[in-house]
Amino acid sequence: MTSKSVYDHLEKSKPGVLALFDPDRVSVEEVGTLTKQVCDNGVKGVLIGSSLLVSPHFEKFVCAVKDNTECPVILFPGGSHQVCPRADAIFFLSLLSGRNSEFLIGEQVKAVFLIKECNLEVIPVGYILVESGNCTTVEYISNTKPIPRSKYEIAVAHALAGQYFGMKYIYLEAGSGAKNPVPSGMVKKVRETINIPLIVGGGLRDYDEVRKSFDAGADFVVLGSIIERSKEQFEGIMRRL
Ligand code: 1GP
Repeated sequence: MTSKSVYDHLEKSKPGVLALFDPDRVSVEEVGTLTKQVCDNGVKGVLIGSSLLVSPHFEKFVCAVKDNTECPVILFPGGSHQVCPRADAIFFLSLLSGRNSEFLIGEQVKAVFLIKECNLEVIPVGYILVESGNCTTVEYISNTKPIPRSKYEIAVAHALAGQYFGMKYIYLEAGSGAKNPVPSGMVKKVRETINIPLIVGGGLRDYDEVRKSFDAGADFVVLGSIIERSKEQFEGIMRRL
């Protein structure tokens, strides 16, 4: 990553796919090869993070990703313990859809001095969890209620609140391994209302689902589980985009 600002780089690269690596599900040994693979296939950035983080090798993991790509490497933290100076930037997330103050502001306050010390580029992101048909790890760990999938107006209101707070991105999240992705109708309504870029992720497993999210107005979609599960399927999606 040579560009000065990850945010500017992302803005120039949209629309596109971001890869997500969860250190609890991908080993340090395999993540270098996976990083090369996803970047060769045209992803615009690599996110690293976990809702829980059981792995004691977070820093090594970030280094293994950084050593294998020129793409921006962005922390996507599930908590204040997921900060590392080798990354290029951090998504400074606030879980706007929840009413658990720890994930709205508490974890963030715990992390700020470390983030400053690491000199990471900070990209504020309004994070909105949408009900997906199963209880996802992020829902359980954050102890927050996702927005019902039929209540588009609630999602729109939260996204607009994020924009008014000055967030740089809104992230509509169904949760990793979600049974159903965020409904494209909801993506569309949010897109029509806000004027900041929109990220959509969680449960996107095939080309049609990814295409629907882009057509509804996503600037970036995030793919995680499918990369871990099937190289062929992931490459198939990327080829058709
Ligand atoms: C999770 O949106 C991401 O934060 C990715 O989800 O693992 O289901 O692709 P998947």
